[in-house]
Amino acid sequence: MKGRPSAPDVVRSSYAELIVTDLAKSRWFWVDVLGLHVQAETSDVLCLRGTDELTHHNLVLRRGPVAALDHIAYRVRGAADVDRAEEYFAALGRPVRRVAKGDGTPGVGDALHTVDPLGFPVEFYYDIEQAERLIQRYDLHRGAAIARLDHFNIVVPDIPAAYSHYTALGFGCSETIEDEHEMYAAWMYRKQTVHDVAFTGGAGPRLHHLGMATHESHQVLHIADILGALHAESHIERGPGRHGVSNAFYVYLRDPDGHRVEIYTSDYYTGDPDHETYRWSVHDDRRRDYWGNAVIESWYKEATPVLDLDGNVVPVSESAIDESAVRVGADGLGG
Ligand code: XXG
Ligand code: FE2
Ligand code: CA
Repeated sequence: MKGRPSAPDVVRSSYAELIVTDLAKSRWFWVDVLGLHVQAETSDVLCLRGTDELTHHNLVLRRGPVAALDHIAYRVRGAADVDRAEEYFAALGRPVRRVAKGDGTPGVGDALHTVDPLGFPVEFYYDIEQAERLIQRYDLHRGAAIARLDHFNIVVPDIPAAYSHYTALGFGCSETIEDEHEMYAAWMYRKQTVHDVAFTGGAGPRLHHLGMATHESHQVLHIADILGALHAESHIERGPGRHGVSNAFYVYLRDPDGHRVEIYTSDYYTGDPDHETYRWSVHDDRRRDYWGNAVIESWYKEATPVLDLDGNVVPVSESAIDESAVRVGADGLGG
């Protein structure tokens, strides 16, 4: 009997391609201030990576008319997994497009592009150019000393639907925010950390943020100090702080187009086969900031639009639930 095609073996969240409206301003933010390494550059495209990234890029910035997400990308285990991704998403009735080396993002070989059931533009690829090792090039480490891309955070109106889609793709769930009726957020992984992708409830599909890993908590403080010294403090949106979920140390920044990036460090190992989901109550005021600092409204409400395979902005659906409207304290916790 022919069942549903098997899911591609996803290794990790590996890069995102963002559309930016002024490449020079973006270069200032991502390269001069945050310190990402320029791997390739044309008048239209910048391919950037952190110091621990051994492939061509983990962020691509492409000049375009509207600030948006062009696609998020997952690296898969082998070339056959690109075929599997094509069969898998075609069987779900989703649009699929095969992109040959040279026709898509610089450095990336044969790839599969789809718009997933949640409405997000997603690429699956195995083949990518390797890059020079910069791990111990301390002379080049600057700004936020970004090591690698850690995760995507996406805004979806239906958290259980996102949870089901990624569970079917073979992702584990490290943490959730819940109450007795609703799931408000979830963190899901393939690599052995807290997450490769997380879901924020709201009007979607939209990209909430890219999580970029740095090695030490002082680097999170240092990038905030640098932005202050440059009188660029308006780029700091939330934090620095310690997350409840993930236990990571964090700060959220906004780039010149409003794309959000989180500088993130010190989460934990999730690779054991019986790793259990840790469930936070939505009434626990430590869940999003362990010290109980309030989450700014823009963090819940603002996000980046996403494009379909033809470059059109995907319309959003509103969410029926709103975590930011949940009043903490009703059960005596937090408030
Ligand atoms: O990476 C993350 C986040 O998704 O950006 C947010 C880890 C934790 C949190 S939360 O605000 O829930 O603490
Ligand atoms: Fe995050
Ligand atoms: Ca601010």
